[in-house]
Formats: sequence, structure tokens, C-alpha cells
Amino acid sequence: MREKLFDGFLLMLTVMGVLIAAIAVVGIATRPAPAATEPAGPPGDASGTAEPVVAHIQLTEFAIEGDLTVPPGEVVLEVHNEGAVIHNVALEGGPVSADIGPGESTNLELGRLEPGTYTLFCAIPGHREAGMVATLTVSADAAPPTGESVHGHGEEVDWAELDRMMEESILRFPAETEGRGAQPLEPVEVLDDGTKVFEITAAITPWEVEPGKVVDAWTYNGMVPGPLIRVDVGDRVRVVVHNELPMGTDVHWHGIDTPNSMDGVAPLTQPLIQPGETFVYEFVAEEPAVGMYHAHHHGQMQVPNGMFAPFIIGEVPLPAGRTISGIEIPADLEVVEEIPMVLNDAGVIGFSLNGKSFPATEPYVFRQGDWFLVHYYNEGLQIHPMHLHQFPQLVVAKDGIPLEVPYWADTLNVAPGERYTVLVQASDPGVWVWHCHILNHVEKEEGMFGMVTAVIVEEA
Ligand SMILES: [Cu+2]
Repeated sequence: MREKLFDGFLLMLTVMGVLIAAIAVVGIATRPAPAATEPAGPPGDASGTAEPVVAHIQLTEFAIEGDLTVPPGEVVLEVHNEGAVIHNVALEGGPVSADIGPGESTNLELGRLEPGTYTLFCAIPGHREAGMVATLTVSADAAPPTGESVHGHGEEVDWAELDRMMEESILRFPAETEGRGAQPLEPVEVLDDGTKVFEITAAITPWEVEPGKVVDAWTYNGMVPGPLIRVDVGDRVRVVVHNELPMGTDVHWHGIDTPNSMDGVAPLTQPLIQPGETFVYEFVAEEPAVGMYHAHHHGQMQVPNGMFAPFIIGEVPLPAGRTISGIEIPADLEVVEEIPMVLNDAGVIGFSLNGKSFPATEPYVFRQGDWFLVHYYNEGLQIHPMHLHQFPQLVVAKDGIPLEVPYWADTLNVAPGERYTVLVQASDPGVWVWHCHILNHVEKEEGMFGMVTAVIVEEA
């Protein structure tokens, strides 16, 4: 069955690949023609009459790439924002460009630069920490920049090659990688008074985001997302946190009711947990919740780098037996799988679903007619409109709070910090992609990546 399924799957993926490649090509064809490149002046010319050195720089979420090695002289950055949000570029201790909208360009004059290394970064808060920092090397040995970016500006575009790369990238799904995130965590001990004791260790550990790409992730118990903690309403919870990071940390229980002293915001509610130290969090799981736990201290760095995890108390009530917008939910509704789906877009992990980038994302396999429940958690820095092909998603809870009036959506926008719980019926057989609909969170010229997976439905 699995093999037959996989054959059908490959066929569908091929069709899908062609379609998606076509979209990508249209996108590229409409890109404005690159500006003509000024020839650079002779290296080290001291006459002051030399032409400026024009370096082409591309900004994306969250990287600075391009001509990062240039000869000495008057250096001008011609900066293009290829990302989806506003960026800028700044020279450490020097000038900052204007803010640049997606698809727009600007120039930044850096003045005369002598041989040495300089730091470029995006000055939008959080973007430098998320990865938008690069070293500009000025060297007398450097050739003048040619104006050709990594994407081949100024060169003939090889359309067939773009098609081939997209198809090849899609057909790699589902790819095996080391490690699986959000695995259920069992208590190490249950005390006489019923307290469930959990142990969490924060450390920098290797994590395979996509096949062959192993990053130094900031993890809880070595996985991204960190382990899923699930307790019952009324449970006493103790979480012992060991810090093996090179810097301080804390743990915030996002969406979970706790005493103020357990809120995990150093230095306001507790001292910072220093490297080598342990801190014990203790609270009663009073209310049902779809929560998450993550670092609060230097959250802009520790969270996107991997320090986030789901925390569920009790069950989300489901509208079994109700009719919503004309669709009847069976009274004997049975949920076959509950899927935590943690979104991220930054740090060393980057665009990912449950700590993996396509094609390493996990496919979800169901029998036709099965109902499944998804908890979306956005631990990234951007919004992600999550689109599941074919099957409408019944939104039953927002931030763990059950909705009086659940509603159907085929695309659900999940902002940073938000959680949505959706109920889905896998009503039709086939391979149905499930992805963020900000298209550069899922595709680049080299192919499909990031926030894409698939629901695979076997015929009943
Ligand atoms: Cu997205």
C-alpha cells in the first residue's frame, strides 16, 4: 500500500512541480532588468579620480549576500531587497541606507574604504540577530565586482534549468533526516502529591534542518521543536531547567496560567539562569490550554534558533454533532491524529515546519474520511498564511480558547505568538500539499524548500 501510494504520490508531485515551476518562471520573467554596472576603478588608486567600486548586495529573510569582497576605493552598495518584508543595510559605525521595500533597490555610499574587514547588517530590530549580518572584505587582491549576483543578474536566464531544479527539489520529498522534534516528554518522576516532574536541558546541539544541512541549533533536550509536554487539567507541574548554553536563559510559559514568579521573564520575575545553573518552574495546570514554552531572554535569537516547544493542558472541546456553515460534524467524531505544527522562519533553523525544511518535512498519512486535529503555533518573526489544499480547516480554538462559533477557512493566517486549533477531514484521496502561502517562504530559484508538507490520503 505504501509503495502504491508513493507511485501515485510521485506522479502528483511531478504535475505539481511543473505547475509550481511555471509560477516561479512567471515571477522571474517579470523581475525588472538589472541596472547597468559601472566599471570599478583601479584598485588602490590614490588620485581620487577613480570610478567608485559598485558592489551588488541582495537582502532576503534573513541574509545579506552578494559582492562581499571588493577592492579598496570609494565603495557604493547597490542594494536590492529580494525579501518579503522591509529591510535596510548599515555599515557598522557608518552610514545606514533608507528602508527598502520588497522588490525595491537603493544605493548606499560607504565612502573610501581601506583594506580590512567591515560589518554590514540590517538595522531593522531583530533582523541582524536573525541572520542579516555579513562581513565585507576590502582587499587589494580583490577583482572589481562583476555585477553578477548569485542569481545570475546580467546573464541569460536558463529557464529549463529553473524547471529542472524545481522538479528535482520537489521529488526529493519526503526526505529522511536525523532527529524529530516535538516528541512527547514523559515525567521523570511523579511525586506523592501527584506533581509531574519534567527535565529540560537547554544547549547548542546539531540539528539537521534539511538533508545534509546540519546547524548549531539552540535546543531543549536536543530537538527542534523541543519536547511536547502534555498534562491534565489540575496537574501540579514541575519543570527543572538546566542551562548548558554559553549565555543566560529563562523559560516563558506562553498561554499558560502561572504565578507571576513562574512567568519566566528575567530579571523581572526571576534571576537569569546562568550557564551551568538550574532553575525550577512549578505551577498548577489550572485551565485547559494550547500553550508553548520558549526562551524570553534574548528571545529574538534563542527562539528562532530553536528554543520553542508545545505545551498542552487537557483537550480542546470539539463541535461534535453541530452543523457549521451547513457542514455537519459527526456526533461520533473521532480524531485519529493530533498534530502540533510549529512555524518558524528565522535564526539557524529558518523557514520550517516542526524544525524541518522541505523536503525533510513530515508527510501526514490518513485513510479517506479520517478527521485530524492541528495546533498551529507561530514561533517565528513573520505571519504565515497556512493553506491546505482541498480540505477546509474548521477553526475551533484561537490561542487555546475554544470558539463559540467555529468557522471554516482554506487559508489561515497565523501571526507570531498565535496558536490556532483546526479540525480537518481528509475527505478525498490523493496527495494534497499543505504550505505557507507567502510563496518565497516555500520556493526559491533553486527549488522548493521551507514551509511545505503534504497530507496523503489513501482511498477508503
Ligand atoms: Cu510564511
